Amino acid sequence: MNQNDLATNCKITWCPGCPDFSILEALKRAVSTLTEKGTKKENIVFTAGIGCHGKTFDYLNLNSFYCLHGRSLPVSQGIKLANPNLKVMAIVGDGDLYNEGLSHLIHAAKRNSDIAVLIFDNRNFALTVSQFTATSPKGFKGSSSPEGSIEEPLNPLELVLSAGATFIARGYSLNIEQLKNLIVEAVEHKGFSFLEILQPCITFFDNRRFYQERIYELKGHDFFSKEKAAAKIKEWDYKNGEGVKIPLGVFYKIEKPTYDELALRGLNPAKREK
Ligand SMILES: Cc1ncc(C[n+]2csc(CCOP(=O)(O)OP(=O)(O)O)c2C)c(N)n1
Repeated sequence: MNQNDLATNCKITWCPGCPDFSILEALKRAVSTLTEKGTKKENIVFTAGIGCHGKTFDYLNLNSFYCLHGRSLPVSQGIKLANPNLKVMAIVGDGDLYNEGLSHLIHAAKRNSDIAVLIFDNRNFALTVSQFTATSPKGFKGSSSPEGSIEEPLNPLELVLSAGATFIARGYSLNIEQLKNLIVEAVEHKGFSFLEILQPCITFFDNRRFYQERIYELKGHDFFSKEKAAAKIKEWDYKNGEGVKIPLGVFYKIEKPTYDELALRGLNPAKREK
């Protein structure tokens, strides 16, 4: 596929240098790879939440649905249930997913709904100028916490592991090729896929150096084991600590019947099969 087919005419309004540009590039490469491997472009759909991440809706020429803030996951699950032949990605932000719509995340993971959640985690509500979110580190100074947030951050990977996700991975927005491979793997996984994308917010929380000094690629990790996944996930608790290492790659990947398979029993409502 010519990648220009995935571009739109919309003017891009992200801050110059925002890693969202790199994630968009990785997404385009991932869609190209998926189509080369046989998935039709019209069978790839994404939903978007509200925020800087959500602008991807305007910049990526694919079937898509712009959702209410925090409601990308129920819409994605509905799309998958209406037509199980579709590959569905939910593009969400940390404020969107962990603050506005957290209960949807827990239930979608618990159901093992066959959707891929791509979370652009810049660790603040960026579009509305820097309120702290569930993954902001303690001490984060933004417009709602000028003296520094007094809350400890949530570890969302631990949460989705215990909720029932069957694919859990982490990528870094500025490692475009690795991120592309992780997006392809998340979309191809049958079941609930959760891909955390570390995204420095160059305007409100520029932690590029922090990440670049700490990230490393998981090698030889046994991703079938829940205990080993939990141990690797705990290696970084979203704090700013010294000596911390941040693993990238696939933490957990198992096979389990999906919600859609169990609910639809091979039928496709989009083909009027009841
Ligand atoms: C129900 C609701 N609450 C609040 C808002 C205002 N709002 C729009 S974008 C946004 C911030 C989004 O932050 P995040 O999801 O982290 O995405 P980012 O902009 O960081 O990519 C907020 C709070 C809204 N549109 N709808």
